[in-house]
Amino acid sequence: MSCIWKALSEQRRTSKEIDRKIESWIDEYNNINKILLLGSGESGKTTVLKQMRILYGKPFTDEERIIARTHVRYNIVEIILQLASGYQGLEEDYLIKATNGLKRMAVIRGDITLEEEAIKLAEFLWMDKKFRNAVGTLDERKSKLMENSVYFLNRISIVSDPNYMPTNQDIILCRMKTTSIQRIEFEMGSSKLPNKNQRFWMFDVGGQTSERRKWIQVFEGIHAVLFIAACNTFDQSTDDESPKNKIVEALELFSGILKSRFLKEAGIILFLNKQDVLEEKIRRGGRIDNYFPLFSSYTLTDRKDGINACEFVRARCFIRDLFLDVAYQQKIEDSKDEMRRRSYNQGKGIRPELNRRNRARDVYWHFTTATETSNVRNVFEDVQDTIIKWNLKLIGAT
Ligand SMILES: Nc1nc2c(ncn2[C@@H]2O[C@H](COP(=O)(O)OP(=O)(O)OP(=O)(O)O)[C@@H](O)[C@H]2O)c(=O)[nH]1
Ligand SMILES: [Mg+2]
Repeated sequence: MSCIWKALSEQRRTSKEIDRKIESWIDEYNNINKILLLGSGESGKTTVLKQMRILYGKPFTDEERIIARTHVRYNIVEIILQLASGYQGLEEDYLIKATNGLKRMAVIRGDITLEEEAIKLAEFLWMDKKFRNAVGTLDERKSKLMENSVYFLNRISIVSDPNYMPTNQDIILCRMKTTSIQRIEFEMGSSKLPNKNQRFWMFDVGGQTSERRKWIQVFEGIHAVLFIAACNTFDQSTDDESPKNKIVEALELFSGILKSRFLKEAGIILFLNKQDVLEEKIRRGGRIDNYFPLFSSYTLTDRKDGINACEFVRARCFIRDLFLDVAYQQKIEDSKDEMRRRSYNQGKGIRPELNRRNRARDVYWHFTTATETSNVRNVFEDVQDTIIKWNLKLIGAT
């Protein structure tokens, strides 16, 4: 009998311990600012996450750099293949053989010997005058290539060295589609709360259409959504069966996120990203009005945006206003819902909920170039201030 009692009290003790542990986790969970990165594929979510790691998190380990090395090398292989694709001029037998060899190698990863062979072959093609002449100058086709192609092609001989290890900038510029959910943790001090470091968890998910159903898993308890939009994509279409302008796709996604009932409590911050690429594209004669006719009559009305501003400034403000219009429409909808809810509650004698963030949300926005560490540092300091303000509002301190 005493044995049974002993076993039972042991069980109770263990279960109480588990309860305490869960409680402390919940406490910890509630004290952490949780930020979710959302946006279309290739908008720059993982780049922001990597920057956070560089600025406030643990340095990249050697193992991570070795994994990144494979990605950097295959990025170069893909750039060379992109350059070669569609050209009739690759008539020389040895060039055709080399390109076909590279195509075969591009699909196999994880074998270091093959990886080194592939990057050497890519280097061989890029150094070959006939290949370069056949594919034309890089500049002419730049807009169709990965954004950071020039950077990587200039580093091809460094990257093909067997002892090469990627730098932080190589890791930042390297393209690798996200197919899972990642989380990083970091702490930051703030001038607004000098004696208290703030803790953050940042979640990154895949932005491609096939990845989006996974997002829901991280929605619970999120404080802020960082929505990232690639502003340079105004002249690009999605690869789906029914292609869509990529800015239109991002606007629809943004609207869906503002509407999501799981994210109603989360603050929304918009990163209007890839400003460097947008600027270059406009400078080279890219025309937004070919895709968005309203742009031709768009004028800047806010002095802060500049008067007589150049075409690039006008372009970036126009794209920003497309997103802010979506947010404004949603704010009107949310305000109507809030009014309906209040009058329903009053009718039932239910007191209005205190400390709850107003459902009609303002959207905070920033122009960003996520590949520039200093730019992300400055912008994220502002984001942190915004989150502190929201938290103070939530506990009724402001
Ligand atoms: N030039 C430039 N390149 C950028 C910028 N932001 C991101 N990139 C590059 O764009 C590519 C895609 O960026 P990612 O961060 O992987 O995009 P993502 O949103 O995580 O994409 P998915 O994982 O497919 O959803 C990478 O090669 C980045 O280096 C930017 O502001 N300027
Ligand atoms: Mg990603």
